[in-house]
Amino acid sequence: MNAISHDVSKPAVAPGSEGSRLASLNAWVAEVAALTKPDAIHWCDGSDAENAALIAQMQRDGTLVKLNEQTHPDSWLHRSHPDDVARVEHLTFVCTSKQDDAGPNNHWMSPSDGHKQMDALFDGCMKGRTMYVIPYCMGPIDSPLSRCGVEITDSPYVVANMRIMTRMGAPALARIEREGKFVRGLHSIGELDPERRFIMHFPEELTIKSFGSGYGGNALLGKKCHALRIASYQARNEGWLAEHMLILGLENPQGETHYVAAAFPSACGKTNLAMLIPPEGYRADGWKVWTVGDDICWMRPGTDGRLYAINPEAGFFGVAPGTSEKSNPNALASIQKNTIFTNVGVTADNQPWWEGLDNGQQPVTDWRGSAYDAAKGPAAHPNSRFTVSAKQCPSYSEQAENPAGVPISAIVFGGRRASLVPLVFEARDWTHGVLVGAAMGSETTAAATGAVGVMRRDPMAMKPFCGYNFADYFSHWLSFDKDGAKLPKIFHVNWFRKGDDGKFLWPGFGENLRVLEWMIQRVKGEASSVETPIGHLPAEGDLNLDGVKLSEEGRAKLFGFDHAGWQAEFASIGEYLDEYGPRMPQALKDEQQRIAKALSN
Ligand code: SAT
Ligand code: MN
Repeated sequence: MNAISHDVSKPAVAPGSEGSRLASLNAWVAEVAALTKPDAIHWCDGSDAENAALIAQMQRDGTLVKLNEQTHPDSWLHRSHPDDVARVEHLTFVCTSKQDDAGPNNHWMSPSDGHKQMDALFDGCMKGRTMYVIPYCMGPIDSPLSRCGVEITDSPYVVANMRIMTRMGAPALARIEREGKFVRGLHSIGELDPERRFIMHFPEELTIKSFGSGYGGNALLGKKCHALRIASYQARNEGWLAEHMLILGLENPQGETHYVAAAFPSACGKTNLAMLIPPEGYRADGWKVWTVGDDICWMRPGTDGRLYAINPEAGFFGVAPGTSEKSNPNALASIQKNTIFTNVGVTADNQPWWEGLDNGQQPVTDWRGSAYDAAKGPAAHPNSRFTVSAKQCPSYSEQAENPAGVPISAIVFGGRRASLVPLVFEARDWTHGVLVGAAMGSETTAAATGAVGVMRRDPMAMKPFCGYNFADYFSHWLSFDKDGAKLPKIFHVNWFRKGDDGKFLWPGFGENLRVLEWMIQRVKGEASSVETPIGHLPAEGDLNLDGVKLSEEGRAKLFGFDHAGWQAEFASIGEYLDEYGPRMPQALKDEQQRIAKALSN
């Protein structure tokens, strides 16, 4: 009998009898309890009653602040520690037996040193606290592409977020019992001391240990730690891909839907693109965009040779600032109820508020809980977030729960590039496309601590998230190009090109549909293009610009090809690939050299 207590204050009985496949889970929970010494253990079942009890407890102790019940029913504000507001890449480690397996793209520590360091932090850290055991499934509960995990945490805020972001509780535990295999994630907020904060991954053991942060990707271990770092490693061994990509369905007026997966670094508009509302003329013609996922995509080849994708998540952990009725009406509609807001400002009548909300209201309190003072910075932290179930999104795709996943027609890579990179181009073939992804560059954002606006290589938007050596990761990508494969076309976009006046040249948001339309026409062989050394650019008139106001400069920069600029870029890409030494696949280096040579003419 699985005995799961609803009373969060009492220790619950561990599920699974002697000899059940949950024995290894029970043994691990007992081992963690012996180390961390909690006052109570609670096995989460994911029920409404459990959630209500947790929320009430957090409201009592101030972890959650109730928002205006009339305007935002069942919605809450959480203020994280002011030193704990983003992912911490410099404190994130991949602990593989051999350092080379983690690669120059990761901070490395040996597994034994990693465990030693983490276990010293975890020793007795849950005294006076309840330890929550969260069984969860990443992906639809009945999908063969899904994978399960268990997070142990001392943060009820994490439990409430994991309940929204994953399929959490009894059904996940039943699947774990069936499969006998799961990712182990141990988390404690510790004292929220940045000096005692580490996020460590042990991919060979399918294990995560995270200490000292209660924020987003550092603490909701199903998300970046499991679904990207550990899953990318698992995916390589098992022949699939775990990617930092949104998934959307583009339905044309004939009712035909093509699915697109797109990789952009954190805080570069994945949520907005995934929930795009077509411009008016397109809408009238019957174009629709369906949201499958806004952040993570797991793909594997189907029997027909196409790549099939699921969104492993069940909710959105979206960036609040900039979300408005104009920029993303679907997101705004999604977060009117049952939403947890983290680090936003509030209005006089207790409604959530952030910069760019543009609804005529004003904040009175900032994200720290102080009286709002414009001179002291924004009301909402630039990396403030909303956590909400995907089911509340008006554009949520019916296919998102399909256990078989959706077939992908196009893969898009995109960075934040103020100069050089045109609006869109298409890779010549798969190998070229892998190079396009590998060479991705983007300016840094507030999603991670550190400087903002600094250009860095962020291959496939996976720099912070690939759980193994990038050279091996690119080899794995290249390996999908085999007999019988019907691979998607690969594109690169840049919504962020700026003019001489420093303003964005492309209107973005809904107008991005025009670019998606061209891509699908290319997939179907219906649109032409101009061949350049960097790939195929849309020819004049190929991309529908009716009703879009573009300056001469805009047209030239968004659709032009800067020969000298790309020469320099390819020299820099060559240097980047060389940083990985002989492990970097020769096919990728050859491709880089072919293009560099074509550019030298
Ligand atoms: O990694 S988080 O989940 O905190 C958000 C992001 O950076 O995409
Ligand atoms: Mn992300």
